[in-house]
Amino acid sequence: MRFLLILLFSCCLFLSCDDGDVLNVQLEFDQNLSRCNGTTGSYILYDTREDPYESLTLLFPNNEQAEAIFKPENSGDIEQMTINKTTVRFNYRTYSGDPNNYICEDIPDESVSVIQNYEPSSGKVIFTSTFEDDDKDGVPNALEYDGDTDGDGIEDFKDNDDDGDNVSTLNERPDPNNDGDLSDAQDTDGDGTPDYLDMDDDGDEVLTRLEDENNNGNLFDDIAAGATVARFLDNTVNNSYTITVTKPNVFTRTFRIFVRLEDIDLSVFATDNLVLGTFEYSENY
Ligand SMILES: [Ca+2]
Ligand SMILES: [Ca+2]
Ligand SMILES: [Ca+2]
Ligand SMILES: [Ca+2]
Repeated sequence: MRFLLILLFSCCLFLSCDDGDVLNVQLEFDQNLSRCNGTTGSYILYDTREDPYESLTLLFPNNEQAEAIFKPENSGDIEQMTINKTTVRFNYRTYSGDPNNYICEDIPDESVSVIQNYEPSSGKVIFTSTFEDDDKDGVPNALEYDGDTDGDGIEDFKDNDDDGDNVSTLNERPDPNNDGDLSDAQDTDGDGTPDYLDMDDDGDEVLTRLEDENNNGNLFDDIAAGATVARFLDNTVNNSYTITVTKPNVFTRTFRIFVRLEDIDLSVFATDNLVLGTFEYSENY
């Protein structure tokens, strides 16, 4: 809070703003960080705002430590750096135009120039990196079974085929109306176990995955002569086939890197604790 007040006060000096503007300035630093990718041997995490055009940027080397920051081994890992004004830099800048086409560019937008630049020569940067896995299978993590239904070594919250029957959970309609309430989950054979957790969806005593006549991993294209639904949902046909296909699992890992600065001293403000914000990105595994 101390930082905000001092920063707002300093902004007012630049802006000649009245009390009404102060509130806008405060709200516009959203602490949602963006990243310039490490093409030049460095990463930049930054936040910008308009009216006036300003940025907070943090530059640091693209090295093993950066790897640990962006791809933490354990959720909650912490890394620290020391600001040195050379390889690790924190800048607060004001611009003549939109800095979003400026900060990451090797050849910055010519129409934009830096008006003011403030940079501390020391200080500490603390990165806290967390991640969360989600298979995006239509079952919210909180409602997934807390375990491994099909015993394939992949817990349900990151298994996109919970019952291992080669029909993805999403395609077994766990939440047909997408309201987050799974009480209407599709249950073809009406046995009380929803299809996404039922290894024999139609209750014909042939496992769903063995009803894949052409052994291609797609259960929907196996339809018996004269039938209108696929074999695995058709309890009038119970042929069993030799199956060799196992579909690879994919889940999404969302990383959140929370960045905080300590003991920063600029000419316009000093603070012992500044929350720069959070950078978020996702990758598929
Ligand atoms: Ca599993
Ligand atoms: Ca799942
Ligand atoms: Ca399934
Ligand atoms: Ca079946």
